[in-house]
Amino acid sequence: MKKIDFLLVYPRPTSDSPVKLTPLSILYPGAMFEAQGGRVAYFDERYDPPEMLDELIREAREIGVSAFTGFQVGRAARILKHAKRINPSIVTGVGGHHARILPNEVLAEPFVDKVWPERQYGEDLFPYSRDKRLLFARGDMQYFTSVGCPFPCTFCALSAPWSPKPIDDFDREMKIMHADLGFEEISFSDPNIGFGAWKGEDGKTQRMDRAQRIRDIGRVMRDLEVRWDGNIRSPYLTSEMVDVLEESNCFSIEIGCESGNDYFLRKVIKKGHGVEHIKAAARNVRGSGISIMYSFISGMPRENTGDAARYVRPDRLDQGYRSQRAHFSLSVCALSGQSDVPRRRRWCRWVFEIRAADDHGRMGQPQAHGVADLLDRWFELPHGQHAQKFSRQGLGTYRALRQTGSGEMAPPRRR
Ligand code: B12
Ligand code: SF4
Repeated sequence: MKKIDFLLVYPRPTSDSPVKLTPLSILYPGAMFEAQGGRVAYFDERYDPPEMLDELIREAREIGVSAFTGFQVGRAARILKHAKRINPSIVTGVGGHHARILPNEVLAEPFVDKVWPERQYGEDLFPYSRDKRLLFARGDMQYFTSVGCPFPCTFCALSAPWSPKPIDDFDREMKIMHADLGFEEISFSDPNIGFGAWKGEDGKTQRMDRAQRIRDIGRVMRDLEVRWDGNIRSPYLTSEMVDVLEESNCFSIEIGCESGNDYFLRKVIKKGHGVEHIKAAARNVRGSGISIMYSFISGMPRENTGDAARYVRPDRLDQGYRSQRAHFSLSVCALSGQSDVPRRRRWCRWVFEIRAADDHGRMGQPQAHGVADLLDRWFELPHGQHAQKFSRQGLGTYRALRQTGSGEMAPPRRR
């Protein structure tokens, strides 16, 4: 009999990123399998040696890899092929955003037996225990104060009902982990840390004041003398909120600007706010003790090369962006042809927001005609309506993609 029921693997997410956050993507599902009585083992490709993986694979009944779209999918594919080679009876599964968004394409791969299609596994459990200390201690501490985000932004994988962790649970869990791990900084990866409305157990909508929620989180963090960073929507960054964040030991905040074009923000990606909110957020943060990361996306479908350069230039948006403490992140959409995804690595070009997806594996390649359908799915548009509706946005790349129908990328149109 095999000694391990579930071997959970976190493949390297990028080739180069200095960010090494806690692999919560496998720790929560692991907590769930353990709660069901399963014997679980973990492997984090960023730290653990390949010989250890081989040994675990030989002992495991089932292997589940986590993967989000991009480089990590390539690593996941390699690991699963390898697992089948050295233990042909092992059951192979894939979980995470990529498998959820493209379950059929992933399942079509010969080395994949099943996908885990749900958005969450075990997130109601406390994933830390002493025997998992190493898995938490060797990277940068990451945790959540809430899950989900109810906004309908068309490009985002995180859209789901919001639910805050009760503050007493958060307090207790942070204290247990801090006592064992002694971290000084933590990254909260909540999709939307300050939303404030959710459905209670009775099905009724509950509300909380978002500034008060941040104050409550801040009380816990101040007690522990831990600084934190997180993500927030621009409209929430009022001057009151900036003061509250400062008091709450927040040292850095990221806002998803995505574009400097109101038409794109409101009509195409349905961000729920316009450029004015981003400018106001920039003004409010300026001069505070908090550093800010402005995150943009370039090369979205219906945006041509000229548009991208014009709209994401931060200095055109507001002088506040020049703050010394500001950083910028620019994700390039692989569909655009501006991305640095090498042309021959075509397996991933149809997926949104890929930078440096330079791995060798492939998983979930779309079938013929898959590209157009995928785009329609991402942008939730009735089939065939986009071309007319958005013609003034520079449709070159998108049209070319639709016409090829085979998933092959035509060169971007120049204007
Ligand atoms: C941290 C992070 C990163 C880190 C990752 C490394 C790390 N861990 O340190 C870094 C900074 C490197 C990064 C980079 C990028 N990221 Co990122 N990142 C995140 C972030 C903020 C947190 C991920 C996380 O740990 N979540 C917590 C866990 C618990 O959630 P989860 O992974 O979804 O896992 C749950 C389920 O999916 C499922 N599950 C997952 N795996 C498995 C496996 C099995 C077997 C089972 C049963 C279940 C299961 O169970 C888990 C528990 O419920 C998410 C946003 C978010 N809040 O989730 C974006 C996110 C994952 N990133 C995203 C993107 C787009 C990127 C970039 C491509 C951006 C860019 N263009 O540069 C790059 C990738 C670069 C590349 N080379 O490919 C997208 C992915 C969308 C997609 N289609 O996959 C997300 C979802 C953000 C978004 N708004 O859409 N990112
Ligand atoms: S507000 Fe942010 S986290 Fe929420 S759906 Fe939009 S992009 Fe995603």
